Amino acid sequence: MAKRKAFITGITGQDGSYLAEILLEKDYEVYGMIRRSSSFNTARIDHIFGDIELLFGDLTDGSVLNRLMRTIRPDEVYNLGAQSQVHVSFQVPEFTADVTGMGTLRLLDAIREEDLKCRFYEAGSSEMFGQVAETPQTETTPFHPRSPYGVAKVFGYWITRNYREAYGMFAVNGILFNHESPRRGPTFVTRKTTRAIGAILRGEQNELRLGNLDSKRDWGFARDYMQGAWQMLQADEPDDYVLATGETHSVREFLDEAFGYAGLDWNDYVKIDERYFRPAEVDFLLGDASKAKEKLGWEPTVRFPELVRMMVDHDRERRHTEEHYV
Ligand code: NAP
Ligand code: G4F
Repeated sequence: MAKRKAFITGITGQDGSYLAEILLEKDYEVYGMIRRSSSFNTARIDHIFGDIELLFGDLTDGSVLNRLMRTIRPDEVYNLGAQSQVHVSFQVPEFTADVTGMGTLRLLDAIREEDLKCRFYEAGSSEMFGQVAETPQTETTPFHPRSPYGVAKVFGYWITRNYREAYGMFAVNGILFNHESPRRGPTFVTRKTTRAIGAILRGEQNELRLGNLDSKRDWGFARDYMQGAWQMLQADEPDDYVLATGETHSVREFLDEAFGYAGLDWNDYVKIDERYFRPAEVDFLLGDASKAKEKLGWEPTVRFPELVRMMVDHDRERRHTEEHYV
């Protein structure tokens, strides 16, 4: 039997690298879209370079997306590519809307144009809940995004649903709460913290500048969430699912756990810096993944303390060059 083909946008990112590994384990042919960069941007996937096919493209370039869909004819498409930094989205709102919102439409439309019968996964976000209308947040909680990024993701969510309803596409939204790992981008608060701890322990850094320590997030392990994304595309019917741990912690609690595990007191190192505050904040997120548990049999395998330790251990053992993602 021919191997199933999967196409991943954002394959060089945290989630894309885990998803590519998961799909290779399941014997898929994996195709990934990468962007041209003036420096290397494939550190997270270098260890599987020989097993996957990488093709240049961009979510802002519809003609390339059309060509890739026509030539690859994938069975499954995972749209993970995005300008994914919430804070940065306030500085480049139009670009964020173009990549993170319109990019989803371009990819869906490339699939429709080619009349592909493939299944489509959209990387939706708990940022869509924003100023939360209820707790915990589920698939039926109304959206109230608080950033250009969140607004772009709401567009991605609805255009995915629209293509499902209008054209009968097997198109699903994962509504994923924050998920982290040793491969997490270095500007997100968890990895910024664990990298700083490694540098402090090596005597290379003596302060960590952060913004709002009071916001709370439902933090899980990225690989678990990519396993869930794959499960969504194996279901009998297309639907939308929340993935979350059902536990919430403040940034301050993350600092307690991470610095405490390293034998340090964060009060000795953390400085509050106004530059890291956002024009509008998402104060509180807590997800209820009951639907994914019941319908897909999905379960998170890594809890908060284990996740923090995994990241601290990684960053204290290795120097920060992005050669060391695996
Ligand atoms: P990430 O590490 O920031 O990776 C983003 C990926 O998108 C990278 O491969 C990046 O390529 C690519 N990309 C950026 N701009 C692009 C463009 N114009 N065209 C094509 N690709 C582009 O993000 P992640 O944490 O893996 O998240 C994956 C997806 O899930 C994103 O859509 C994110 O918004 C969403 N999400 C993430 C979380 C989370 O907690 N991690 C939660 C909910 C939703 P380069 O490497 O070249 O920059
Ligand atoms: O780590 P963060 O930047 O993640 P945020 O904004 O929750 O977004 C992440 O999760 C979303 C899912 O809900 C994804 F859709 C999105 O793509 C991304 O992966 O910030 C977490 C919290 C915020 O409240 C922020 O204000 O940490 C606070 N924070 C405090 N100091 C900081 C810092 N965040 C960052 N990045 N850097 C700081 O210095």
